[in-house]
Amino acid sequence: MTAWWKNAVVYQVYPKSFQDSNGDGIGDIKGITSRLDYLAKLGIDAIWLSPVYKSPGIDNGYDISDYEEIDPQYGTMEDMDELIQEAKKRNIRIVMDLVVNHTSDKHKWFIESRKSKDNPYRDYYIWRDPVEGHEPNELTSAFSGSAWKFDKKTGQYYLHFFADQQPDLNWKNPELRQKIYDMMNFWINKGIGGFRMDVIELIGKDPDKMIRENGPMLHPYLKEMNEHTFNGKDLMTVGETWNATPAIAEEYSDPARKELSMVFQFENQSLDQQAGKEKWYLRKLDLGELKKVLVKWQTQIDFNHAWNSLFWENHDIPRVISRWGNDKEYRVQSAKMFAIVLHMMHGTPYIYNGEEIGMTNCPVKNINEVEDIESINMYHERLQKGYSKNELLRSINTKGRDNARTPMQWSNKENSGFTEGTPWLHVNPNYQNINVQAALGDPDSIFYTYQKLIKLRHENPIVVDGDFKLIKNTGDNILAYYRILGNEKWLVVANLSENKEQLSLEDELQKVLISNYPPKSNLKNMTLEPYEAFSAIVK
Ligand code: TEU
Ligand code: CA
Repeated sequence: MTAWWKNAVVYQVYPKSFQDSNGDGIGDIKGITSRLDYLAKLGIDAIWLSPVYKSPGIDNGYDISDYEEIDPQYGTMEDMDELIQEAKKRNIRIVMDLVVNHTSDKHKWFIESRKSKDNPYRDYYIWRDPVEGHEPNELTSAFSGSAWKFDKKTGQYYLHFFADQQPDLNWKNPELRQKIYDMMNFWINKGIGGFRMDVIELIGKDPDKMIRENGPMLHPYLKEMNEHTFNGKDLMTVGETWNATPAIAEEYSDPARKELSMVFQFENQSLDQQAGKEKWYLRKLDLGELKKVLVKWQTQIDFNHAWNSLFWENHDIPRVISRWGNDKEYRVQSAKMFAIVLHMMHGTPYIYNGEEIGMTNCPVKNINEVEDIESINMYHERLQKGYSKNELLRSINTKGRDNARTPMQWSNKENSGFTEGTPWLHVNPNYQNINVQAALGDPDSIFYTYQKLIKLRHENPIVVDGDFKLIKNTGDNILAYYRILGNEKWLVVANLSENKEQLSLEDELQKVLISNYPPKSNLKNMTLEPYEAFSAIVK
């Protein structure tokens, strides 16, 4: 039997920005429940819910202080149970975000751990003596500065790969691992659909050897987790792995190895930054390289013995049309092109909230408007090193995480219908035109392209299981491929650029299934308009 998540399309909800139900300016669980009919109309099968657990909110919930409680700003456990049940009624499963590389420094384990060297929880975290009065080594945090923080109380440093309020858990401790598995079972017993696993590639770390990701114990721990929690259950698990190669992705997702369903890989993320540097050092995207990476992940994974995910956006990366498309005169065309290219590929597609209506990046003029800890820390660190405010803001406006975190645009009412209070983060001023209400009222909107793509996947096994075959020699700007299953052959053609392009194919056109311009009637000597994309049955 095919696992449900192979036919599925998953929708990511960033709860803080989705829908406020009580006027405090912060999205909440009741707000999500109130929008389930909208998501059912789109046709999705599961929601990946970014964290709603109890948290001080230093990193918007990715700093958890209690895994078995809901943060009061998001509601109560009753609200959560209601969301799970109401979603189930609409055949939508709730996939929880599992953040177990680190906790908040306000988690009771860490509060205990830092009290004394012989505290029973000491070994739940990673503590080291100073070396010659300094940090134990050169490991750095993803949010700027050293990954080690000195704690006066006991005279040792603790490890934090993210903010210093996010101490890393010590997975070498079997008691800690068992506590995590118990917690996962608590959620599984509530009837959730699975887990998205935050930075899971870090849990096998060996900080003394400077090993961060893909450490020697990573896969053994995942097998152990599988065995103690989701093994034999109908759940989807997806690991966040910034450093996976296709071979590594197969290790995680080969069913015979009993680890995860699939991973998120991020190889295309580095294509618009300078080689070997951090994401803030900008470089223009080369479409040929983007195409190469997309094709690599379609052809170097053996989908008979592994699986993979497909996505353009999430809460950590900018809006794709602003980044690699055109969010002005070709906003609608480029959004539909990205949708068609991705949703016709092999793997499980993910849609990030707002992507389905073509929401765009939201530039700021001043650092005071920024909420994201990653951008704020980077800005202050580099200002001290002599970078100019303008260049730092340019990096933030291009790559900063707040771009994708502005409130969901539901209507042209004040604050985009997101809240009746003051939104926690500015609403993108373009909500007047770009919003769900407008999208639903326009049969030609981006929304209906997504709806149709989801339907095509649900109704046609070729989209789920067909082989991917690249059409070669189409140039850097055109990505064209077939999906093939038995005697069936589907063609997908996309102009990734805003130039007009020429393409001529020998296939006989039988039926255009979806397109973002008036459908072609012939595949010979085609002129592709800016960002034109379509899929068709061919012979
Ligand atoms: O992201 C992991 C991660 O590597 C990112 O911090 C990444 O370096 C950065 O976003 C690139 O811009 C996960 C979560 O998705 C993210 O929201 C959390 O902040 C992070 O883990 C810590 O939990
Ligand atoms: Ca609220």
